[in-house]
Amino acid sequence: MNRRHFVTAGAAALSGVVVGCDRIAGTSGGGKGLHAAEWVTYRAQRILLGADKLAPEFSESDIAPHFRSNGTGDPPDKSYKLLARDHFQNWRLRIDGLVERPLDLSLSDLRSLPARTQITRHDCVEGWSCIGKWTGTPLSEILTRAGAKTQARFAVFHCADTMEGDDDSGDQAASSEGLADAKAKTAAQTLDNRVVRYYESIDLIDALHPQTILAYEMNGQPLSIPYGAPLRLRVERQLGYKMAKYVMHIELADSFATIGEGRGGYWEDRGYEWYAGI
Ligand SMILES: Nc1nc2c(c(=O)[nH]1)N[C@H]1C(S)=C(S)[C@@H](COP(=O)(O)O)O[C@H]1N2
Ligand SMILES: [Mo]
Repeated sequence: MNRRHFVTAGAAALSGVVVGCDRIAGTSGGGKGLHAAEWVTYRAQRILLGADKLAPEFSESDIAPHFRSNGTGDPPDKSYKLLARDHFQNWRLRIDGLVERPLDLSLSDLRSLPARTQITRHDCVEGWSCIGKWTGTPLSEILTRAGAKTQARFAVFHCADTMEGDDDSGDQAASSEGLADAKAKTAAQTLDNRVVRYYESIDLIDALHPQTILAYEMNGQPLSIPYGAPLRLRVERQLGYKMAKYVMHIELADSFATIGEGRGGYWEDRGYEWYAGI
């Protein structure tokens, strides 16, 4: 079989299993969805990798002495700073959308669930790599508890860090103003459509993959702010920009066409590929 036949035959075989590609491509949601060429990459990678193939794992001696931080290293948002000031005791992870049981989980709730530790290599699209050790809750554990509905096809990660527009770091959110006020302000800004926060999405195959974890520890220590405290995604078979830091909210959806600019992530909306397989 030549390569094209291989890809075509495989894609046909997978089309009933993986995803209703036409729906994800945005035809039902009225959004932009993926380019045709991206679907070829996605399908080919799925065939070649298999749904459960593990990313390589390394040993303690391979851990980078200094792990690079990239993108947001300290979210400017007041609502985030208030959570950080209290060591994330008031932080909650919201899981909703196409689930039977929406969840609000504290860090100690997450720590009481089964955990996985993995030493993996992080590859940034900018051309650098670092090996680090991550401990966290497999996303599958959370999705099992929330009960993903059958229509759910994607997990969308909403983050705390403002990338564009007015964040809520202004002086008016002074110490007398509590978290609730900062949250209200955040909601108002979102309605005004002035704030763009980092977001990402993965399909349910990657969401349920054994190495897809919500990490709260890095190299045996609680995750620090430059690396996405208190919780960041690790999705080890894709590039760094998929690994959302400062995760606040996970939404299960049947399409990402109506989220952000409709291409499935902050960087995807600016031209990066949605499926960033390595
Ligand atoms: N919320 C959020 N997540 C993010 C980013 C970001 O700017 N904000 N940058 C991404 C990019 S491009 C990379 S390479 C990794 C960097 O993770 P690190 O800081 O732990 O190296 O985070 C990704 N996740
Ligand atoms: Mo990156």
